[in-house]
Amino acid sequence: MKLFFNTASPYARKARIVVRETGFLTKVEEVLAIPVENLPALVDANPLAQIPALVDDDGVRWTDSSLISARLDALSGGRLSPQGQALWAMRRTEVAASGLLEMLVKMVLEYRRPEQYQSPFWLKRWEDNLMRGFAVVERDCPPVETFDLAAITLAIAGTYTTFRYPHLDWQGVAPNVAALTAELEKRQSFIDTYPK
Ligand SMILES: N[C@@H](CCC(=O)N[C@@H](CS)C(=O)NCC(=O)O)C(=O)O
Repeated sequence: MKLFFNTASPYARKARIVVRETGFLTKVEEVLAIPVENLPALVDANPLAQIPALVDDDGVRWTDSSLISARLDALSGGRLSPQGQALWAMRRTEVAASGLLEMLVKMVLEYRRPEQYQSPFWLKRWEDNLMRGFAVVERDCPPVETFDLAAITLAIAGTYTTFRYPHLDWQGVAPNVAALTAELEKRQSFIDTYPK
């Protein structure tokens, strides 16, 4: 299998952590790809030229970090997803945490524009959304010993917020998410994929 990634993307980090936690590392070739460079193999894997993108051994293309993660988890026995009703609570938190990533990535792209073209309106809106989102995931934050796809996504969001915007006090808004993040960042899969 081939997984397209780069070293900063929090979405790609999720797929890379799941590759490691599900035992697929020896079966996956990680291919470095900068989306704006439109690497033909990435565009072929994902017409949106976004990472992560996974091409499996049958040539099937898988896009979106949550779908790729769910697929790898299912293939390896589903250890990262609870059974029954609890699955839906986990999924809701996973989607909420993915929403935090969406706000962060929008902010990164906007800050990359020349300063005179940046929109203070959108930057403030996305930052407000982010902090409100942290307050909401804090209410549903799983216990610190939880290790599932929602916990992984929450920790990725916490770390990526600090990585990009160290001045934002998300830990004050979401202390349980901060504790979960600190715990998960001790795992080898997290250490190996720390954003750079
Ligand atoms: N919903 C997608 C979002 C993926 C995404 O936005 N990836 C970013 C990198 S963090 C990207 O490839 N951006 C390049 C672009 O949109 O042109 C997922 O969960 O994987």
